[in-house]
Amino acid sequence: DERERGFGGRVVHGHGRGRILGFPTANLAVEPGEPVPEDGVYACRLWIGTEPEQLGATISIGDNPTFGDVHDRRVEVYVHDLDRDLYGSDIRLEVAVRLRGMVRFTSLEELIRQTESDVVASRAVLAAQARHPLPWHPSGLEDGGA
Ligand code: FMN
Repeated sequence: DERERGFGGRVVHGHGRGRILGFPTANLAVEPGEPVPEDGVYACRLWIGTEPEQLGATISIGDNPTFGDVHDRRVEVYVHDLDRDLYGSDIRLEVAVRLRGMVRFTSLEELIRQTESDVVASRAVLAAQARHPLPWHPSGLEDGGA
């Protein structure tokens, strides 16, 4: 199953700021040994539990330097087009592309503006990959290439 690739974890409660920023995130508790990518912002394909639907997400991995949360490395998942509390669910993620590294912004406005453009870029990449699976993408290989 394609969802066995990638990494995942259980959704736990975060600091609750996501709602203020306009991007409520699911915080993942990741088991040791899960292949979590290096710190940064990623566009991902996402699966919830054993549900068959593939969803899209924009995720942030690292501490939140803008808020001075150092030594608190987290995987935060903003799920596109989902109006549902995922607390307690197990989710799996597969990276589509790395968008950028973690940044310490000097204002909340900058963080919000950058996150908005990350989500726009993430949606575009996921939509493009869905239409044109590239040969280097696992789903492209299964089909014998694009
Ligand atoms: N926090 C940063 O300090 N720097 C970043 O570059 C950064 N990029 C983010 C990108 C995305 C797509 C998302 C969803 C979050 C990002 N964050 C970044 C994390 C936010 O600071 C975080 O979601 C916010 O503090 C809410 O956390 P909470 O839900 O645990 O309260």
